[in-house]
Amino acid sequence: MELSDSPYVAVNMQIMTRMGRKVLDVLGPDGNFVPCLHSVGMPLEPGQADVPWPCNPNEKYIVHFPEERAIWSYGSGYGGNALLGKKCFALRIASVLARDEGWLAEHMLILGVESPQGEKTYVAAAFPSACGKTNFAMLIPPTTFSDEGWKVTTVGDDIAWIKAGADGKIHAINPENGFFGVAPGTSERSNPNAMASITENTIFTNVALTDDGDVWWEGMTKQPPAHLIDWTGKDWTPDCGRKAAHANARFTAPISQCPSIDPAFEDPQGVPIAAFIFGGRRSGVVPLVYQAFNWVYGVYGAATMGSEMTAAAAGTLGQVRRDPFAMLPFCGYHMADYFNHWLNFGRRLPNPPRIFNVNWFRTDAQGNFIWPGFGENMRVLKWIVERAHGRAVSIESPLGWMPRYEDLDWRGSDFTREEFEQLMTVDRDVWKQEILSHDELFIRLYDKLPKELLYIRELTLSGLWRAPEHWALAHE
Ligand code: TSX
Ligand code: MN
Repeated sequence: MELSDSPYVAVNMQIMTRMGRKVLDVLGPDGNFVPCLHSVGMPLEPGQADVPWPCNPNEKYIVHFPEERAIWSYGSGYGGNALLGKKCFALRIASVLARDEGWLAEHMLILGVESPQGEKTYVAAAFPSACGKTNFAMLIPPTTFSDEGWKVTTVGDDIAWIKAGADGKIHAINPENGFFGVAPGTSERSNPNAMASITENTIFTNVALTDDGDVWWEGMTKQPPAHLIDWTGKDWTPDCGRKAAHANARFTAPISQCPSIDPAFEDPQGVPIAAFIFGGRRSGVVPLVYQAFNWVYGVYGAATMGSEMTAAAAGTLGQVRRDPFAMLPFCGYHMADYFNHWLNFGRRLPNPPRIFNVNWFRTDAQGNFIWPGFGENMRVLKWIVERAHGRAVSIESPLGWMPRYEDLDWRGSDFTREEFEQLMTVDRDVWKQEILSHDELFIRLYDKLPKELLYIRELTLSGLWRAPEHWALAHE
């Protein structure tokens, strides 16, 4: 239940959550809920013109009470700080509930893959920000796949609540009802399903306005319009030196408007998850895809997941930022206890989902992306699904199980064996460095870190020790 003084919050929550009369009826007179209080706050002094109303940058509190299960937010109208059902409730408070009750509240998309034979497989995936999570959730397969009957369906693009069923399988629901997506970069090329989702009943935040009353943002079209009103209300032309839309401009749209919506997206039983996928933005080091040897290796990979920063402004371009499970800003309790919760969760499952790592962002010596990404990721996704069913072939590498070139479906692609091997190479000495750098994270969690993770680090190191200098699939 959110109480807010912001009409913006009210209309966004109407799209983002399953709300209204029906919810009150389910709650009844003494139903349980998390009270959320929100106010945009007041300027320091009335009439102070340089304070960007309604937010006072000097007085902001986003406060979670995990024991009481309550949320207070004061002084911010920003999405995650104001739409309290999203990050504050469905991740931070829910992760504490999940720890106590034995389930998982995760920063994950959920998608379905349907084969030409009608076999349906669901996967959940976690990526740090700016890795294209929403694009992956709405992936459109290459025509060689879709013509044959392969389909990808969307259950959610941001949050998954995952519970083990009596059948020993794990089931995931998307607790949200809408997309709160980053607009810049969203286009007919990068994500046609998102573009189709936002043609009506959509709220746009901090985008630019075209002369004919439409919206625009950087990356939406190749050619920018000749004139716009920018996100701050000023006149804008392509040569003015400013961005027309805020880099974090958003669209809020109902999931039901997504063409790839999965038929089970509202099923209270959830969808059965066969695989977890973790990935970051890494220009080197991490191969396109590998499957963890087992659950504990998978937890290690997710715990040490990192992404390279793309903002040159901070002077840290290319620096790897660790974001375990993409949950660092969203876990409501100690990160090492969270790793342990994941280890325990897997122990209780007779046939735990397979865990995979991916990296769409490896570059060549000239700095160009080697992998075409986007819809082409279907080739990797198909292998993941086949592996999860115990079918596709792979070979043992120092990091995990990897597909050879011939193990992926290349129909309709001109991607070469040489390019693939460039993507899949494991450089022994670079990986020894990589593993050493995991210690920076581990030392911060020292007294609580599950010892399993230290043993996996040792095992991975010893595997690299006997590996050739450049472990490549070509060696097999
Ligand atoms: O979302 C992305 N995905 C996942 C898609 C299902 N992006 C965008 C990231 C920013 C949000 C990607 N960017 C992906 C990707 O797989 N790959 C890349 C890198 C890349 C960018 C451009 C091209 C190729 C790769 N090629 C051309 O622009 C022609
Ligand atoms: Mn998110």
